Amino acid sequence: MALLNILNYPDKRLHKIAKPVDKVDAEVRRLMDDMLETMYKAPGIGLAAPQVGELKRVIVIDLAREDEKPQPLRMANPELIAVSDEDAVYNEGCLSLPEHYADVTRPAAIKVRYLDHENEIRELEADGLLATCIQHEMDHLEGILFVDHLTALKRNMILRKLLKAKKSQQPVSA
Ligand code: K1U
Ligand code: ZN
Repeated sequence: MALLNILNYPDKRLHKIAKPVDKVDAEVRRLMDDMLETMYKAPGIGLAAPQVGELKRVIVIDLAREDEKPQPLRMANPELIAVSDEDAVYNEGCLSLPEHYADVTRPAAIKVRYLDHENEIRELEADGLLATCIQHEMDHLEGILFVDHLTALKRNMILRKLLKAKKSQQPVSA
């Protein structure tokens, strides 16, 4: 397994639409495992392939706490096949927008169809943080970041702060 580099805003690849995988073969399985290792190290609870520069419709998630047995979910080509009318609000973060959090409103419960790591079609019903996290990761496959759900004022505040922090990390040229 290998650690991958997580792209940060304003990398243009974060705004691209990812392509479906034909099947979950050894190469896609390897990507899923590398993404899980990268996510655990970050640490995070989810990761989408575009965040590591791979424009493929692949996401991984694990909501288990550090003191619990890992419960990794590997999904390729995830599709929402049902969403609740009821919404839920969660204070979301993103490994590509580090250290910024904001309340995002999304459907409270979902049903998702996907290919698992053995190329089997599966369906999963989710609510709570799992539903939020699946929707957050699926947004990445469409080039959408959680800040795109906020008002322009809140979004620009976060994005300006991220650009300022990035600038201050760059060496001053002579
Ligand atoms: O997609 C990502 O950037 C990962 C993101 C997932 C996510 C978090 C919160 C709501 C929806 C989706 C993260 O994992 S941010 C880090 C984080 O939430 C966390 C890190 C360590 C322990 C617990 C949570
Ligand atoms: Zn994210």
